Amino acid sequence: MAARDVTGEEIAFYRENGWAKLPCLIDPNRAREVLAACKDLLAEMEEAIASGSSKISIGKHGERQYLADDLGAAWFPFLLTVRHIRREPFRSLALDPSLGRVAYRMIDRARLGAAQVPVALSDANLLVKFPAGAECSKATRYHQDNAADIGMDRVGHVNMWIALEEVTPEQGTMRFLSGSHREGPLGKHRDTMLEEYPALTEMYPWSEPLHYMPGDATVQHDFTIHGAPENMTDRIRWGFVCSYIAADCDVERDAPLSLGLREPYGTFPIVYPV
Ligand SMILES: O=C(O)CCC(=O)C(=O)O
Repeated sequence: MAARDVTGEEIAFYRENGWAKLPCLIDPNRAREVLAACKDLLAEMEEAIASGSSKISIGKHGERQYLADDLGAAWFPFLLTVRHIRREPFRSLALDPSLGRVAYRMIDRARLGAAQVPVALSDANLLVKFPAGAECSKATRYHQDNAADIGMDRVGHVNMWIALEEVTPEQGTMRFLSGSHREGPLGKHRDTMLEEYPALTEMYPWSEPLHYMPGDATVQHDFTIHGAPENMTDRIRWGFVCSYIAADCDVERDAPLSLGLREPYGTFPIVYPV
């Protein structure tokens, strides 16, 4: 089992605020193992790019993109995102039923009077914020996940952001507008809502700056407004995020660069219960 179960208090906090901190969600040694693999992955990409064996293309927001058989990466001003779900140790962690159980208990379709619904993995990403002044170090703009990238027909998505080593607020840890999930979806262009609806920051309080130890995580609802300040330190901020959805969601497509997570069955892999 990669992850501990969540407590009733953590679930209640999540329902109220649309996010929750989950200390020691996974074993710190497991987090360090994933971190070592992440560093190897970045070195491999740099080598492939430098040798010209892999091509860089430009994505729709002007970001550089790198696509190999089992790797998809994009350099945004605020993050380097790397999708690598066909590889170990990432695959086993993202598909671990114990992580799926956390998502299952947070989404909890049975609360709506429906039968309980399994949870599937819809995406998994390494998220790297580089040190101050470097490419991919800027602030993550405030947005809702709202799973618009994959055209979901209903609510029922959570992101689980796992720290792979200690991460301090100065490195740009996420901030959440607590309770904002109650507003529902606030637009498809998901990172302009605080300019469009300025009263939101008067209506809802910001989460305190968060400090993570390796293996600590936060989980957020798909409508919770969140973002992160820039990395002001000389240390890389390493995070691994797994996205889970209720299996009754109708989803139009995989996330960009997700490398066909749905293959070969045309559905996202069920993670919990199995
Ligand atoms: O890591 C970040 O700065 C943002 C991550 C994020 O937006 C997410 O996990 O949904």
